[in-house]
Amino acid sequence: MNNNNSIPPTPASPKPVAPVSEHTAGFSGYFPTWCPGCGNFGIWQALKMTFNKMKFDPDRLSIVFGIGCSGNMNDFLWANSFHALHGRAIPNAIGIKIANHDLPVVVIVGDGDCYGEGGNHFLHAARGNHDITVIVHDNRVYGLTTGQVAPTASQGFKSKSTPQGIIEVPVNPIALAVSQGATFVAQGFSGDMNQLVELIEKGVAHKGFSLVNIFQPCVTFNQINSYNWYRDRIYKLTSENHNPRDLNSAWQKSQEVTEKIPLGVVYDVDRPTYTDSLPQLSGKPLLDSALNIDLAQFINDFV
Ligand SMILES: Cc1ncc(C[n+]2csc(CCOP(=O)(O)OP(=O)(O)O)c2C)c(N)n1
Ligand code: SF4
Ligand SMILES: [Mg+2]
Repeated sequence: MNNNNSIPPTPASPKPVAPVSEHTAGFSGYFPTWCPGCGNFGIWQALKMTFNKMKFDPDRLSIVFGIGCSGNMNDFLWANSFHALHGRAIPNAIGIKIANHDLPVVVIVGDGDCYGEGGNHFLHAARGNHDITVIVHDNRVYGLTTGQVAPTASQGFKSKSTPQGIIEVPVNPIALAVSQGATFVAQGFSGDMNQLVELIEKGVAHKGFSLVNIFQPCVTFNQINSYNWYRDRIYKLTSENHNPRDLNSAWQKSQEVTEKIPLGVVYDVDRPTYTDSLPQLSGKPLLDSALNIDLAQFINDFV
């Protein structure tokens, strides 16, 4: 296996922040410090294009970032956002959604963050059908910490943390999401921006827990899963070859992970969301509700 890791190039200095009006129009923050050629650029552009297409106001959209090269987008995407602890982006997003369920909530995380340290949060968010959209930068490595294996790494992948090759079989994000109750599951590729915009828009518009797992080549620490590696394997799901409302068909597609890999909407069904199932929230968001407790008494009782 050819896995010659190299030292990452020195990142370019951030460019000055653009004027406020430009920010608002384009969701653009600082120019990214990612390595030239990184797949994160395609995801960044697709997100900005999607939010503009959906006519979102950066102030009326909540984005929660994890920690990683992916999470560094917190500085590069201009929106109402929160940079959470590694592995803890999803529970923060759930909290925001419960506090204000009128707000679209998007989570932007790495594969290590979402399927590794935050893996438990991922499956409980899916089974709760929490109405958030999780966008995963799946580069099969820990990019920010310089190239250790991530849970999605192919078995045998050699890295700084697995010099003899990783022993475990990879997490299958699509199968995991489908089996744990996610109601919208899609897969994209950072080299196909048009399809990414379509998938992210559908994911954000979906009512319920949505996952968009995105293949994102890490050109510095993963010499195996390159743009060409994906291009040799990916194909698009169509209404002729797949019915996303059929669980059996979705499960079959989720098992295609080696020779041919599907891109598109794998699963799309309806189920009441967590916040829709809370009678306390049926009138208005928690944020707008009166706090019917005596705070002084509360503090006296518990502090
Ligand atoms: C609680 C905690 N655990 C571990 C770390 C160290 N850490 C920072 S980023 C990272 C992995 C990043 O990998 P991934 O989530 O795949 O994001 P990528 O950099 O590949 O986009 C780790 C382990 C941390 N900062 N905080
Ligand atoms: S994910 Fe890889 S290529 Fe992208 S910025 Fe991080 S180290 Fe560089
Ligand atoms: Mg990663």
